[in-house]
Amino acid sequence: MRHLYLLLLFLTPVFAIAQRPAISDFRLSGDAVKTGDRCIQLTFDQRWSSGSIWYKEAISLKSPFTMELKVMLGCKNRDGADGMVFVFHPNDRRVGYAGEGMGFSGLRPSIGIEIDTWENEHLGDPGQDHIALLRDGSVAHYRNLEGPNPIRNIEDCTEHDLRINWYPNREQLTIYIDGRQVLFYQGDLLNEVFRGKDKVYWGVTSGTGQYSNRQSVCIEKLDFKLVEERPNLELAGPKANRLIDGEFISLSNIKFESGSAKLLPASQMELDELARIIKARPGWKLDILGHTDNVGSASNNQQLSERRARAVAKYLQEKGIPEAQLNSRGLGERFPKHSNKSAAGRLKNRRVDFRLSKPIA
Ligand SMILES: [Ca+2]
Ligand SMILES: [Ca+2]
Repeated sequence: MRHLYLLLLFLTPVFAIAQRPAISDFRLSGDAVKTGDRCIQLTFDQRWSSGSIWYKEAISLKSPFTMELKVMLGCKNRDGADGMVFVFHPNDRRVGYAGEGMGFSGLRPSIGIEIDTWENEHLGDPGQDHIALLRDGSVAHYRNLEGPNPIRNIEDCTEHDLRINWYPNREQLTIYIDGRQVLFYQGDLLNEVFRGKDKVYWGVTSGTGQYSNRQSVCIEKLDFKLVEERPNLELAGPKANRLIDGEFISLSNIKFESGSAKLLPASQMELDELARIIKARPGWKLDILGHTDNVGSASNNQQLSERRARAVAKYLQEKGIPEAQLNSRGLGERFPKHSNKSAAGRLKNRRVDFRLSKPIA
């Protein structure tokens, strides 16, 4: 059992996802604004506009993926600019330079699939709209990985289907616009660009410069696997003894989706360990106490803390702990352990506390 447990510790779990795309799965920045259930406008039809979206979770380049999107590059062909880039980069929340850089330039290490609608002669752009596979935040074509391949005018005021396929076993990246293959690359992106680190964030960046277009993207279908870091299990350490000794403990791995009682995957591993401890102690009682920070109304926080404590109890029941051993309560925002003035403090205050008590003899 112990050997199995140690073995599990070394596995990096990869979670298949959950492919119903939602805008809330993305972080929007710059001029990006939501324009529909699955659609985001990235730039205004204004000079020097830039916007980006980043998927909040990391994905693994060791697994195949397919992304289906719709793109709109605007209505102005002759005077429209600059285009958009589908970026893969190990660090989220970063945006490169606008204008000809389309929010991609400067991001290193990275790969970027650009749809470029403005000819910058000094970058080696062809005269037509074109697609290329770029690397390391450079929008010049002298050292790009593939392309530039000219495409039909895409600034035609209509949405176009864009599909991106990656097959790591064959090291093949293929891009289709409106069902036609427009770019194909074969190469070891994982090792040559990312030094073997498969965990990347992906996003769409876009910019305008002296000339502009309204540029937007809709997320139709995503099929990829997420990389989830295995947390250091707190109950694998001294906290387990403190719990067994009857102390109140908080488990910082127990996390919920923001404003919701839905447990995040990392929480489950910690709760599985908690379930194991309780299972070995029939008749002991576990108090589960939900707490929140002070953001929002006290009554909402009270309800949220109750729902979160109940979600934990329900999870433990599903793992075989009898209901009679579990007592869940919500305490709302009344018992902060840290200052609510800082984001770090609020994060710590959104917690679940546990206390285990022996049966009375
Ligand atoms: Ca350009
Ligand atoms: Ca054009």
